[in-house]
Amino acid sequence: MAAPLDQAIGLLVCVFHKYAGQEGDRNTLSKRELKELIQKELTIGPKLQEAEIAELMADLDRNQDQEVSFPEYVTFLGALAMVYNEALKECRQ
Ligand SMILES: [Ca+2]
Ligand SMILES: [Ca+2]
Repeated sequence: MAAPLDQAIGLLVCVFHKYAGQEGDRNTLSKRELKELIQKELTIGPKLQEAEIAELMADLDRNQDQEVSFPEYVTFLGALAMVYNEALKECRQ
């Protein structure tokens, strides 16, 4: 697990579990857990308004059970990757 992409994916998984394990179901993010993850792990987090975080939660929670499951989190990462793709085109060699 030393290659860069392995490390990156491992980190994405670890961040999910670090927050998901704080309260309620240990395998899903509650609204409070998701909010903390966004605020502490993303540069944009502290700049988001309460309403924007609530809207994001509603978007991510596809099955509307008020929890963000791992597959729902992966969808979120995919959307973030799309944004980063626009911003980081200079990664091209
Ligand atoms: Ca939880
Ligand atoms: Ca859900």
